[in-house]
Amino acid sequence: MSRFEYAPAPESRAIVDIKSSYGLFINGAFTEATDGKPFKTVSPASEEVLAEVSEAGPADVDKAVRAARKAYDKVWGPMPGRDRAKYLYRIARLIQERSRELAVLESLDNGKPIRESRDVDLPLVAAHFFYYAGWADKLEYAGAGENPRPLGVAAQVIPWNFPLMMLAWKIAPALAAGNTVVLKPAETTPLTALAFAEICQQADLPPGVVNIITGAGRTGQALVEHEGVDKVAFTGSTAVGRAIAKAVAGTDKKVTLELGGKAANIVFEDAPIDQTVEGIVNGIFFNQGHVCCAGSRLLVQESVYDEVLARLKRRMGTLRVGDPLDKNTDIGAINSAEQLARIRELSQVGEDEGSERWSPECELPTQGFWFPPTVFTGVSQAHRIAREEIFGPVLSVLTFRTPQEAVEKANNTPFGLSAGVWTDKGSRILWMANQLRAGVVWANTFNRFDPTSPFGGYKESGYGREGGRHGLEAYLAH
Ligand code: TAP
Repeated sequence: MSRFEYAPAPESRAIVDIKSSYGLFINGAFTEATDGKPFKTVSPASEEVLAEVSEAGPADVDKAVRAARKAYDKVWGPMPGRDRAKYLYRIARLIQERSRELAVLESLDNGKPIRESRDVDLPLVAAHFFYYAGWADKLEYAGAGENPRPLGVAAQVIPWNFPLMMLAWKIAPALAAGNTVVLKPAETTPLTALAFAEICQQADLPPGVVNIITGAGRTGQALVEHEGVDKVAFTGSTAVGRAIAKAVAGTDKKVTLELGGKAANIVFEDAPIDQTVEGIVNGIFFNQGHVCCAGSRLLVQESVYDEVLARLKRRMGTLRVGDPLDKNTDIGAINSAEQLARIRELSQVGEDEGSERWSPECELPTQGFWFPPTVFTGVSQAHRIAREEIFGPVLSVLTFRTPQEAVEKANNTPFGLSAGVWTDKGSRILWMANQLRAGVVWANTFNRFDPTSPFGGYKESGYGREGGRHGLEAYLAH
């Protein structure tokens, strides 16, 4: 694999104004951390330091939770839903107005292609705020009884793969339902959450309703364990989700967990082949495969295996890996050196266990963190690459003969977040959707999101739903 020097596209970079350092956003203002040290956030495409960010320690967490409590008791909790809605609409419009800048910032800090942050992430972020703004004065229809009440202070911890989208999924329903929040973004992607803090100021959101505290895992731990918190909403790995569930067991905190996945993308012999190949590519290479619901296990019916694989490889050969700010890029940078190491390690395990590894010829930049689109064939269900979440642009291919066998293989995983079915038969789609133990089943499409549609897992993929009316239930007392 050859390498070239990466030079970020200068014209898009010019529309963001990144400060050299950021404080914590507590009680409506940016403040210095009291007892934490600053840490650096880098562009994964160039390894350039983008900014220094404060690490919140226990005293800062306490300050943020107290600010959220005060805002809940005095302002946000008692405020009529129609007035809360006005703030949420204002935030949604400000996101739309600043969407070009936010998309560039997201791509710089996360490494995802600008085409995705601009056309997928940002529109969905704004849509989420618009959608929940509409609910704020209609909570009696949210399914939590006739007199729904908010829970209080929500502690929200999110991962690095969709920084602003995960923030929207957490903050919009919480505020619509009348809760206040303290949110911790992931250590490697804090910048768009801090830009969102500025948007809260622009929207004149009352101080303390939204607090953003940056830091690593220990900041998240201090936040979810704080006794002033009524609700914990977490998205991240199954290992950390399990630790959080243990930490809050025996308290009266309400918890929702959105965890990992190992989705089966199932292709039947009657599927429309061109559309299916696009769906496979989108299913695993969207966002470099850093997607909890990624279609990372491809199950292909034996009779069309050769044709699907040949077409898939041809299509993979056309994918462009490189500068996240270039509009022609299909696959951007891997988010961090640690994540790259994990993808490399599991890919090596795939080879060692006897699967056949293939990537198209492609040039990778010399600086930054990169991994080529990769497919493994000859994978068996016992292989680690068929069982563990790789969270990178790596696809494992298995085969099946009958629909029953497809269902058995698809469900043979500790996860249960999503699945995809490709077939021409409507009756088969409905049958499969009933058989598959997955929170979301896509039919003849993949990685399609909408704020009206609940999203969440079975088994080790977590519990609770985000999105739609169901997303409000997690923030309301029954
Ligand atoms: P994690 O390592 O679990 O981190 C998620 C967040 O939790 C980060 O903000 C992290 O801080 C923080 N954290 C770490 N240890 C903690 C602790 N003991 N207590 C409280 N917070 C803690 O996951 P990740 O690597 O960022 O994200 C990838 C994982 O998220 C994948 O498994 C993926 O499937 C899952 N994910 C799931 C979904 C849904 S909707 N199910 C969506 C996206 C991602 P630091 O970043 O600073 O360590």
